Amino acid sequence: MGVLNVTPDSFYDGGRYLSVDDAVAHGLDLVAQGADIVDVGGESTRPGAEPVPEDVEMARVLPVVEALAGRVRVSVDTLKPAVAEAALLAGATLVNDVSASLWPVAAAGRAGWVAVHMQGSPPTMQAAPRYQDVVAEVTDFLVHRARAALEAGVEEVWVDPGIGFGKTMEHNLSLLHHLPEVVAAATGAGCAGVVVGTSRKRFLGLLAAPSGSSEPVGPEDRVEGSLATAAQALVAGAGMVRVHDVAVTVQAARLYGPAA
Ligand code: HH2
Repeated sequence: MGVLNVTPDSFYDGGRYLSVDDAVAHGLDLVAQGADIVDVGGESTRPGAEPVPEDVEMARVLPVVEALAGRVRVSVDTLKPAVAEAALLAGATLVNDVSASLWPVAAAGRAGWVAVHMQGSPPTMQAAPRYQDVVAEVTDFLVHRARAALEAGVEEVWVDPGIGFGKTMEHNLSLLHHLPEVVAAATGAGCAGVVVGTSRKRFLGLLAAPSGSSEPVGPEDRVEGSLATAAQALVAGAGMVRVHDVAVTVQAARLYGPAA
C-alpha cells in the first residue's frame, strides 16, 4: 500500500501533492513502482495534529480518489464516516480507518476495511501511552473489532496494530517483535490479514539518532529503518505494508514472495 497524503501538514509528504494533478501523478508513480493499493488521505493523524473540517477533507481527497480509481485499487484514509462514504462512491474500495469504527460504512458500501488500533486521539495520543500488556491489549481490541465487522457483513477485514498511534518506542518494538502472535490471532478470527505501517515514523528517527543524542533524525533520513521494519513485518506474516517508499519496499517484498 503506497501512501498519498493530500494534506499541507502530513509529517513526511505533507505539502508535496496539494494540487489534484500533482497528487494523481504521484499516485500513478506509486503504481509504476509496484504499489497494489494507493491510500489517499486528506487529514494528518500525526501526533499533535488537529482535526480538519469534513468539507475541506472531502475537497482534498475526492477528486484524487475519482481520478485514480479504475487505474489502481484505492483506499481512503479517514476517521470520518461521511468522507469514507463519499470516497467509496467516488471509486475507493477499501476504508483505512485509524478510528477502527467505520465498519458499518464499509459494510454498506460493500468495501474492505482496515481497523487500526489507536490509544487516544491524534492531538494527545503520545502524551502518556499506557498498557499493562501492549501485545495482548492491541490484539484483543483488533480481534473484537474484526469480529464485529465480519458479523456486519464486511467480507474483507484487515487489522493493523497502529505503530505510533498512542505508543511509546517500547510499545512499538514489542508489537513488531510479537507480530506473529497478532497475525495468528487475526487469521484465526477470519481476517484477510495484518497491515503494518512503520514508514518514516518517529521511533525510527530515535533509533537512528547518533549515540548519546536523544533527538530523532528527521523523516527524510528514516528510509533504512522503514525498509528494515517492513521486511520484519513481512517475515512475521503481515499481508500488507503501508509505505511512502514503494520501489525499495517492493524489492524487499519480492524476497518473501512465493519461491521461484
Ligand atoms: N499511519 C498513518 C496514517 N494512516 N494507516 C494504517 N493502516 N496504518 C498506519 O500505520 C497509518 C495509517 C500515519 O502516517 P502518514 O499518513 O504518513 O502521516 P500523517 O498522518 O501525518 O498524514
